[in-house]
Amino acid sequence: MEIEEFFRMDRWPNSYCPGCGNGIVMNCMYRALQDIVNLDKLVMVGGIGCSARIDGYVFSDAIHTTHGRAIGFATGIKLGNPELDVIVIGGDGDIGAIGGNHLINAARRNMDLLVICVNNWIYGMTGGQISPASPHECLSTTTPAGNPEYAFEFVKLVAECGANYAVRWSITHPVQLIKGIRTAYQKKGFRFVEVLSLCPTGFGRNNKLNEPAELYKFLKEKTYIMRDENRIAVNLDGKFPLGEFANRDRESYIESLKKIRG
Ligand SMILES: Cc1ncc(C[n+]2csc(CCOP(=O)(O)OP(=O)(O)O)c2C)c(N)n1
Repeated sequence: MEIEEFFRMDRWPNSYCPGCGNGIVMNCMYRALQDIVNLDKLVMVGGIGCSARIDGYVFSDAIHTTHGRAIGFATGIKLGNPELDVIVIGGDGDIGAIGGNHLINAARRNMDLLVICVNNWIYGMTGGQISPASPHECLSTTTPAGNPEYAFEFVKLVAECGANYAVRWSITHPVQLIKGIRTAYQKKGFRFVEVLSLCPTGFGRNNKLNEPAELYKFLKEKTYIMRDENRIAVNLDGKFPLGEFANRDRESYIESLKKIRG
């Protein structure tokens, strides 16, 4: 499938700031899905936020919901018509802060959804406030002297809750990210792809990383590809491990429902 068939080109140019990681996320999504997706069966679901807005650029049915509730809406869509492929996309604020409880319970249920969480460590759309995923001591509009909190690692949370697939990559690792999204799309149950990304406007500006290239380099230095024995490692030296945190084939919610109902 050509890129013009995958995205609504009439909505171009998109609304993202120069250097925003969402362009790489969209590119990787297209490359991961181009030859396996059936756009007539796909529903994109987003809450509110810059990355959640990606739902409206894909040439499929889409629903732009309220902040934090995308997984709830997506669950309803999947239960209403289990034949549909449902992808939720949104930011760390949308999916992990206000939407955190939906995330936990959808993973516990092993609900048949693919969730792509674009974790740019900040509330981008509203001007750069910290989110639960913001790194310790980072500067933001709400923590001008440094963030006293430690970052929530959503990928580990959902892996522990029972998700069939949980993977974290960064936009600095596009080849692996493409593979991760592709693998996730083809599995059943709850699948979670966390993408570490960049917000030059909300995060970079406050952290003296003014150029997107500087931020990109910083992000690369803040991550490492984990080996199996590091699977449960907590932020070694403040660095974020990348790779698969869960990959299993536990019976999904829809499979269980079909079995129970006969
Ligand atoms: C119920 C509710 N609370 C707060 C907001 C304001 N708001 C809009 S987007 C957003 C956070 C955006 O951050 P994130 O989800 O991380 O996405 P990003 O813009 O960084 O991609 C917030 C707090 C809202 N729209 N609705």
